[in-house]
Amino acid sequence: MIFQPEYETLERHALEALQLERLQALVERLRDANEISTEALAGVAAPRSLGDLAGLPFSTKAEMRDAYPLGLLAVPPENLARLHASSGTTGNPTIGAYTKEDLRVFGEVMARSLAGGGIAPGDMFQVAWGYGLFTGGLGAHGGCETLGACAIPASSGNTARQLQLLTDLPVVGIGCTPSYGLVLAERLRAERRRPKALRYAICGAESWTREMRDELEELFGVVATNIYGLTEIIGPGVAQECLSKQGLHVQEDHFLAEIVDPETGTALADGERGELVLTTLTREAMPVLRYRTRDLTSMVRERCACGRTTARIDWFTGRVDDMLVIRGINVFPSAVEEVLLRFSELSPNYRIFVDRPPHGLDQMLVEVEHHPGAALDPDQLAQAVTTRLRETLMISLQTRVVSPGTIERIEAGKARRVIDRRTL
Ligand code: DLL
Repeated sequence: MIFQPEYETLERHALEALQLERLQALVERLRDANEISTEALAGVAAPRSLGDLAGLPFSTKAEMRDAYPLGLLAVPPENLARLHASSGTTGNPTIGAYTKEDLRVFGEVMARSLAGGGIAPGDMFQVAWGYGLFTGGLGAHGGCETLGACAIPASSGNTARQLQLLTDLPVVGIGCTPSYGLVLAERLRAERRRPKALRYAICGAESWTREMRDELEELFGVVATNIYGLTEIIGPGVAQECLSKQGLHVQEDHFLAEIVDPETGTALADGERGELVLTTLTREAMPVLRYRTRDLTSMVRERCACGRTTARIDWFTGRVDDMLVIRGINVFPSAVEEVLLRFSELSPNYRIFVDRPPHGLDQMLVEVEHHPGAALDPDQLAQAVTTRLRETLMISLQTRVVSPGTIERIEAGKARRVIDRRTL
């Protein structure tokens, strides 16, 4: 179901005219919104077409951290209705501030996302992203209310309770990180229980691959779609895959997307992979111009089989800063995941260890669980996986195949796949 066809299926010329109008208004608003934006826009001409976007300054995570806590506000603090924050790994958290109108837009883009992932008004939706400062729980909750679905605010963790809700209630959809979806599905399978009515999982907040989606769908017995978003822009709901599964639709009337070369910042053509850059077209409290997400994807703008005309971004290959450089070779954890999951014996539970021995070269070890009941000789399988990984990644490494349940499951928060012991 398309929640707002008047925006989601708008002809591209009309959509782009709306984007330009909103972009122009945004730039004018930012000129005297706060010291930081005034300075950034000094001497910058107003955009006359979307093509002029490239002449506007970027904003970065570092700037956001420096402006902590409220340096980027574009409204008086008394106009705020809510704050969220993402912790990140170093330094100050990133604050996301919302006016009442921003929360309305958040509800709207999340309602579109839920509908895109198969949820209809009247359906029960279990929100298994964390509630609190994290944008996932309350964001999805607001989306349920806007859509007219029934939110079950389970939050993350407490797996026994999650399973009870799923097996006792006619819950149609669940929202969670893909790794937590897997935890729930594995537990159901191990306890030989079945969800009562579950058909859809909407997963995001961390990097995953289509191969992992296949595993999750099979194990959970659902149709799983990918949802993307970030605190700096609004939270979840920036982009959502529809049931045609041909990429994630960007909610383009609210967020203007570009793909740029992560090194030079120059725009890349449709279909080329690079860094996603996002501009908030309608945010009031904390608007951002050309935010460098560090997330790597590509974008196409053809109409989708589902009827939506909005641009679609591909599944993410990871983040610019997730990239491991091992003996000078770039390795993305997502590339490892893709190779592992081509082996039917292996499960999506894996970890990558990177070490630097005192006088030696960097070493990479991939540890992965096999499926329960898989007929195999772990050593032989590890050998085969090593060979395949070496061919794909072009580096030498080791693989260890371990039994199901060996690798610790994360029940709340984001999965941590890489343990880089070079930096410890
Ligand atoms: O993770 C918001 C969110 C909540 C998205 C629930 C989806 C569902 P942050 O904590 O600020 O916000 O983290 C944002 O997470 O820049 C990406 O690197 C990563 N990320 C989010 N969704 C995806 C996805 C929320 N579907 C950062 N695929 C982003 C890959 C994702 N990475």
